[in-house]
Amino acid sequence: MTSTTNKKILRVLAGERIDPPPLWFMRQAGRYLPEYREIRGKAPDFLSFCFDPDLAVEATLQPIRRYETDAAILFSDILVVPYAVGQDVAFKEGEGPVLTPVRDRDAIAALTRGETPDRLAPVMETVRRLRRELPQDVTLIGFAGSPWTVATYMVEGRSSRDFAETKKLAFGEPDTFGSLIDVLVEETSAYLSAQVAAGAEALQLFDSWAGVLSDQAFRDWVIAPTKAIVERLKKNHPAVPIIGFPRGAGASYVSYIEETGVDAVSLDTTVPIDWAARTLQSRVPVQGNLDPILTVAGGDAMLHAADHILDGLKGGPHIFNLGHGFVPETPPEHVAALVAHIRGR
Ligand code: 1CP
Repeated sequence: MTSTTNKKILRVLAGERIDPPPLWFMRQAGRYLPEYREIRGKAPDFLSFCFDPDLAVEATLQPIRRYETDAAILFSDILVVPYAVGQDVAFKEGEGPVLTPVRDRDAIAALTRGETPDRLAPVMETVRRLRRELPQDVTLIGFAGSPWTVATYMVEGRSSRDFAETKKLAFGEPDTFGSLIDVLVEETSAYLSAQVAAGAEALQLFDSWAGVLSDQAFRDWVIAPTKAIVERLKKNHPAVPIIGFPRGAGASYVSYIEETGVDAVSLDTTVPIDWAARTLQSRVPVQGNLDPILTVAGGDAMLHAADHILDGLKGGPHIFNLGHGFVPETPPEHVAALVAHIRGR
C-alpha cells in the first residue's frame, strides 16, 4: 500500500504495516513526568488546567520532547463532557473526580444540549495551537470518553468498583438510562467533530469500563452508542480514523469491530497477542497492549514483554502502545529505554 503522508500513525491506521511500528502511549502526559508536576500547580484545579490552552499545550508537548512519540494526544479529560452539559464536576486531590450524581429523568432532562463545542472552546484553541506547534511527522489525536464510561461517572458521581447505581438505572429503567446515553451520543459527536475542525487528525474513544457488562448490555450500551457516534463522524469527516478502546471486552472485541465501524482498536493488557493477530488484526489495525506496570518494573521483564507484542503483531498494521495508561509511579527513564528498544529493533 502506498501513502502520501509522512505521519506513520495515520499510515498504519489506513492499513499499512510499518516495521518497527510507530508508537505512542496512553496517558503519556501527566503526573509521572516531573515537568508536568512542575506546571500542574499553575492552575487552581485540574479542570482549570485542562481549560488553559497555554498549560494544556505544554502538557501535551512534554512527552513529545522527551521521547519523540509518533502521536500527541490532546491533554484534556473525558469528564469535560459532563461539565459541558452542566453537571458539577470537580477533581479532588487524592480522591479523583466528584460529580453531583444524575440518576433520574428530571436530572437528565435538565442537562444542557447543543452547547458542548462552545462550552469547550478552550479545548479547541488547544487543538488549533497544537496543530501549529507539533513536528510535522507527529499525528495529533483527539479523544472523548464513550457514552457508557462517561455515564458511569455521571450516575455514580465518582469512580466506582461495581457500577451498581449505573447498572440499577440501566437495567431497571432502560428508557431513562437510554435518554442519558442519547444526550452523550449527541454531545460527544459534536465535541469530536469540533476537535477535527480544529485540527485533530485521528480520534480515540475511551470505553474504559466496557468490560463490566454482560453480552446484551454490551450491545445496548457499548456497541450501539459507539456505532451512532462513528456514523455521525463518518458523515462529516469520512477520512478521519477512529480508534475504539473497549477495555476489557474480551471475545466481544470481535462484535465491537464488526458492528461499530471503528477503523482500529486499542487492545487492553489481557488480550492474548496470538488471538489478536488472528482474529482482530485480520480485520482492522490494532494498537497495544503492554501492561503499564511493566514500565514501573522496567528492565528485561518490560523489554521481553514488548518483544512478545512486537513479534506477535508484526504481520499486520500495529501501533505500539500500552494496554492502559501509565501510572504516576512510572520512572520516565524506563519509558525512554522502552522507546529506544522498539526503535532499535
Ligand atoms: O491531578 C492531576 O494531574 C489529574 C490526573 C489526570 C490526568 C493527567 C486525570 C484525572 N486525567 C488526566 C489526563 C487524561 N485523562 C488524558 C490526557 C493525557 C494523556 O493520555 O496523555 C486522557 C486521555 C484521560 C482519559 C480519562 N480520564 C479516562 C479514560 C482512560 C483511562 O485511563 O481509563 C478516564 C476513565 C478518566 C477519568 C479520570 N480522570 C482523572 C481521574 C483521577 C480519573 C478517574 C479514573 C478512575 O476512575 O479510575
